[in-house]
Amino acid sequence: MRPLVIVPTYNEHDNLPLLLDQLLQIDGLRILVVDDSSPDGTGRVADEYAAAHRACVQVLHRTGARGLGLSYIDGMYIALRTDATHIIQMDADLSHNPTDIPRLLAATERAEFAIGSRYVPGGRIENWPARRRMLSAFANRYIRAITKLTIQDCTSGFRCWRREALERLPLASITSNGYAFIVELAWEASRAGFRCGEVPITFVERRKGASKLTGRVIVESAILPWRLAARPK
Ligand SMILES: Nc1nc2c(ncn2[C@@H]2O[C@H](COP(=O)(O)OP(=O)(O)O)[C@@H](O)[C@H]2O)c(=O)[nH]1
Ligand SMILES: [Mg+2]
Repeated sequence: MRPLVIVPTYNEHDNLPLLLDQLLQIDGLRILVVDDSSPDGTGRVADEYAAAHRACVQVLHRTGARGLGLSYIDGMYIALRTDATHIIQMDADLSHNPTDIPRLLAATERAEFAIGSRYVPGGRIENWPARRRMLSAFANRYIRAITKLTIQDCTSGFRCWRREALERLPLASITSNGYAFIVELAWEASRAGFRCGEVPITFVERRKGASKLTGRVIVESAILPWRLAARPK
């Protein structure tokens, strides 16, 4: 197994070193940080790690239009040019626990992709205010109702793809630039007939830095399910 994890960053200066230290403990894991020219210097932190761990840490410095979806698409193309057998997506703010990665990898033995899920038995959320909990629970129900997706946590950004599965997804025609990308990719995977293994995780809200979830991101995500529902299956 040759797993590669893509970590998108925007202003994660205080979180990234802690995350990379933990990821470097995982045997054989390669790391690709995709930084969107963070004004707080996250890109320089990533470069220091890449210089110290040449074999396993790489950094993509994006310029131009910023976005979580745009960053993942660029990162996935790079990942697919390597010999990685599994491609993992995870947040940089320590909400996703690196020690869950082996369980995600194991789940892809019986499914084309696996999701670290807050909404299956055993899944939990720590330190989210009631407002954010309600938004996430509502978003998942809303998306599932409109698109008929059967994944319980379709907004989770903690995922593991078998290489062959990711290769088959139409990355070039994904239309979402922001957080909605996460949902659009799950929908494309389901349209491709891929099985999804949902692995319970404990999601812990960030302690440092700020969330980049904005009104604009929420609007893009609210419209997307209707566009997906209108797309031919
Ligand atoms: N490269 C890149 N990363 C982003 C962008 N927006 C958010 N992220 C990263 O995506 C992950 C999740 O973002 P976060 O703000 O924690 O969202 P939340 O957990 O939904 O509040 C973090 O690693 C962020 O740094 C972006 O525009 N570009
Ligand atoms: Mg977060």
